[in-house]
Amino acid sequence: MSDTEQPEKRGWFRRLKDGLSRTSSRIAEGIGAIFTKRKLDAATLEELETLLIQADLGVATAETLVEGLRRERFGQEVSPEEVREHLAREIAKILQPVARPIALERRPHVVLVVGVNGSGKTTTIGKLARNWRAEGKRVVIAAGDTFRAAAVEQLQVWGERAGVPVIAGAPGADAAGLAFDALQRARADGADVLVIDTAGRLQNKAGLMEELRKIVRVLKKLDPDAPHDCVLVLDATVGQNAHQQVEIFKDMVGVTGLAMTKLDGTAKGGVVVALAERFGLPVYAVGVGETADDLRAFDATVFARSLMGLEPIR
Ligand SMILES: Nc1nc2c(ncn2[C@@H]2O[C@H](COP(=O)(O)OP(=O)(O)O)[C@@H](O)[C@H]2O)c(=O)[nH]1
Ligand SMILES: [Mg+2]
Repeated sequence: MSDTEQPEKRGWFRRLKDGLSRTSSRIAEGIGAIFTKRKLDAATLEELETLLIQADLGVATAETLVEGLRRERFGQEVSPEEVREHLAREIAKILQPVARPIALERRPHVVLVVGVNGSGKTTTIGKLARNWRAEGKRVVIAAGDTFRAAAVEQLQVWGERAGVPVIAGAPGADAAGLAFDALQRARADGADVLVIDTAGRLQNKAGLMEELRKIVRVLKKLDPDAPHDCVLVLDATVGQNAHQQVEIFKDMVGVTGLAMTKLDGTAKGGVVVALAERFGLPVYAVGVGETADDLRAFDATVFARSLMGLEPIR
């Protein structure tokens, strides 16, 4: 990555690094406290493992990372910077296989967006739509969260800003019927991508599952392969609870990838690494704020270095 040639990418790095600062400063301070003028021994490694678990990297990942460091540097003096560089490299390796943006392979490519209320589905759809428009793609949005009038209005605002049609129904309208209409409209428009918002009422799990499955069933009447992607939006501030949400939604509907939001509002940003190691699901995008510029495709190295509070690779 050349910083001078890619001001756009550098701008994003700054945003991501700032967004992750609550997580990274805690990790960096912890590492600084553990490794200043101390050899890498069993005690320091133990402390490091605890620190990584506290940053929500997960027990298995923390173990793997600490084990790698033990193998390479046991008995030697290491600086906090060396430890962070080492961890950033190893974390990037874990994240590499899951760092994949949504590939628009069909026309229209149908993307179903699921997740609990408040996780950031509607906002993420608005941001994705904006990003795709900026790439010159034709986008249609379906306001499938028909339970909350505010959700429809919120999408319409994003749609207007991005210049993207938003298909909405009357409050309480059948979400599956709306998805069906939206796919027909997207086809008629020659759209590249149709994004479908959904309700996230996990308090009525059976009802939500039925609704999501019905949407999928109805879409398949028009296109047997639809939806081509099902994005689970996860709020990073919930930390380890994100694991449970992945399990629940995987059972309800075939999740093909994740979008992580609110990394700016948490010290639990390490959960992305734990999820990558545990589920191996693609991480399509990460969000670090409420504006359209705050969501971007997930980049393993950039994320890993930001998480460790390090500058981009020169
Ligand atoms: N700080 C921050 N806030 C976010 C992010 N993504 C979404 N939000 C906010 O989270 C709240 C819920 O988002 P919304 O899209 O309505 O969630 P939904 O219920 O899943 O559709 C809104 O206030 C959003 O502005 C993010 O990446 N960072
Ligand atoms: Mg919503």
